[in-house]
Amino acid sequence: MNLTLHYNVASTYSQKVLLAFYEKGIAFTPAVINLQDPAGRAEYKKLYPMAKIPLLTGDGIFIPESTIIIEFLENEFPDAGTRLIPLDKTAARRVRFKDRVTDLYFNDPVASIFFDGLKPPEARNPEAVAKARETIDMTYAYMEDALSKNPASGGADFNMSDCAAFAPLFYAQRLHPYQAYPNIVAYFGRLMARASAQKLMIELLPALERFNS
Ligand SMILES: N[C@@H](CCC(=O)N[C@@H](CS)C(=O)NCC(=O)O)C(=O)O
Repeated sequence: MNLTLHYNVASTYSQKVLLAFYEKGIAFTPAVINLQDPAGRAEYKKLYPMAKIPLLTGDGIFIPESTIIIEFLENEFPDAGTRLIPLDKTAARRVRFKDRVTDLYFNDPVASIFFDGLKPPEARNPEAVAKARETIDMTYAYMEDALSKNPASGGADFNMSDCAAFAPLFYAQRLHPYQAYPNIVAYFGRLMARASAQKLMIELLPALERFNS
């Protein structure tokens, strides 16, 4: 099956899907999108008017939204690599819940803080940033408690919600640190140790160097 992934390695939601591809060992054709470049954005909008990445296209498929892409991969390639959505219905529901919490109450507010920081001081929105920080604190408390009950999370039972958590945890190290939460620190350590995350980090390095220069 021909699968083209439209993505950018610096994008958190792209990283979520990249981890899923790497965990499952599924090949894809990369289509790198730069939404910061007006021409690149305009071109991409012709393909997907919502102008969000990632997007998966291929033989008769057009699949936006990171979670839906992973659901598709799991349905099409159930036996490939790591199973990211458990077969058991109750376990699958729990994974989907964690995936939603992570995207909505962690990834999105981390992105708000990141993009606010790129704006000139007069265009920044301190109230929105404070609200984002409050949401992340609430999520940290939830995660710390959940991880204390399942200290092996992100290891043998690695799943879609772990793909979702990796990127915001990576960026939050600098944007909204979580050192006060030992279970979250240990969890990120387990995620970082995975071969899929190591591969992603190597690909991300040049983009990080550009941001930091
Ligand atoms: N709910 C979407 C979120 C996708 C999303 O927000 N992607 C960001 C990059 S991480 C994006 O495309 N931002 C461009 C923009 O908002 O203009 C998903 O899960 O795929």
